[in-house]
Amino acid sequence: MSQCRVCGASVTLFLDLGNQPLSDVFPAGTPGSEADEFFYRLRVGACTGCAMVQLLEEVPRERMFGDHYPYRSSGSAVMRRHFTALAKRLLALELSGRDDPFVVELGCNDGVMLRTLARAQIRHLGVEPSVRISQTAVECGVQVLNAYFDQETAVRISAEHGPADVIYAANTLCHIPYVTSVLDGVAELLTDDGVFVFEDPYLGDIVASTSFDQIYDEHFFLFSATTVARLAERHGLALVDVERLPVHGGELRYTLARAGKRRAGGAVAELVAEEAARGLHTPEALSVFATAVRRNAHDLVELLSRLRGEGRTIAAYGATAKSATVTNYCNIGPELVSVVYDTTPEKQGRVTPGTHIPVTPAAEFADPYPDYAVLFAWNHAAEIMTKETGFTDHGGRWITYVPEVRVL
Ligand code: DWN
Ligand code: SAH
Ligand code: ZN
Repeated sequence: MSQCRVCGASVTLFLDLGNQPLSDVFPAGTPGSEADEFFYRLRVGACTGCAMVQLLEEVPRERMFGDHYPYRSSGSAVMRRHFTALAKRLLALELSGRDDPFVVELGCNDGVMLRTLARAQIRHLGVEPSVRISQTAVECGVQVLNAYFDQETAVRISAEHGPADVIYAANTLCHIPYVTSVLDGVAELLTDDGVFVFEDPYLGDIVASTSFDQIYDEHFFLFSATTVARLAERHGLALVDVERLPVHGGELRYTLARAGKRRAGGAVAELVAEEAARGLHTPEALSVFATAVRRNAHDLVELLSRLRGEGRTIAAYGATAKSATVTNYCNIGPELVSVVYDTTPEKQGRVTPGTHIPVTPAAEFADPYPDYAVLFAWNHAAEIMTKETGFTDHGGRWITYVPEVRVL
């Protein structure tokens, strides 16, 4: 039996996605290079004490992050705009009026958010263990500390730079099983009236849209307003605001402040009530979700097998970390999907984790176009489909599996 990483109570399994490789390690594809792949068991459960949804097995962080880490946050124009808008909002609403404010970001990656604050000459520090990716941030004028943020790192930062007025994290807190150490660190580092703002995929959206590919090694927690409010409380903090975000298929932005320092807006109580009303954390709802996942996986394999049987060519678009879960759970290899197109240089010329589908530059999508392309980056559908109108003009058809398997 697994114990909750937040409160220590037992965690009840509701979905087993089988043996999975690391989602962001792309083997070289040369004979023998695939033999070293690391696998773990991807099982998800909900805590019987605090309801937090989490993986039952932790993958050591050094296996996931570090110099090999290929994900570049700036790879999407929509995400660049999203983070620039967030930085401008922090400038206007949290930082203006403060004397020499200081901002710390956990998981700053290539500096997609902090570059705007650097340009505005705001004192800041990005904490990022993946050194190679963070070099792009440094080239953009961002100050980076190559480390894993936790309580110890927070003490170091506080001693060197003083307290932080804003601590921010996008798609990073949910990646950290030692979340209690992170929140101890936040409580240590934050000014008296500072805020911790973070955004992560929302359990409510994942369940509503059966987006089970949001579950993989890096996504250790699937947060909700209910569970984050409880987590905050354990660290002398309070959830004072939540905001639904359309990016990455549906996320929540949480704002935490020291308990008693800010009045919670109505949005928190409203969303907590909504989650209770729909029974989001109940074993029944989670079991309905698990059944929907199995159905979607079955439908996807059936569609791809039928199309291949009819002699159609099928490729995929976006060598996402998410698609590792789908391809490995559904056993989709090169016989069904011949190639994955992707703009990331670090993924190109390699093969997908576990299922070994070759990854090729997106610039080669048109020569020749496949009959069908599976949108592995379905969360960037609008951006990709706008950019690739030539594909559909040419008679090509997109395939998605969120919220259900469909030819678009
Ligand atoms: O949480 C995480 C999110 C933020 O990023 C990390 N754990 C890892 C990563 O997850 P992902 O790989 O599922 O993220 P994306 O943003 O869905 O990945 C998109 C992939 O598609 C990238 O490899 C880039 C590629 N892409 C492309 O080829 N053409 C993306 C766009 C927008 C494009 O136009
Ligand atoms: N914030 C970016 C990157 C998300 S990917 C975005 O939203 O696009 C997650 C990032 O968190 C990776 O760059 C990874 O190296 C980093 N990371 C993982 N564990 C961390 C930790 N303990 N402290 C700080 N960063 C961490
Ligand atoms: Zn718990």
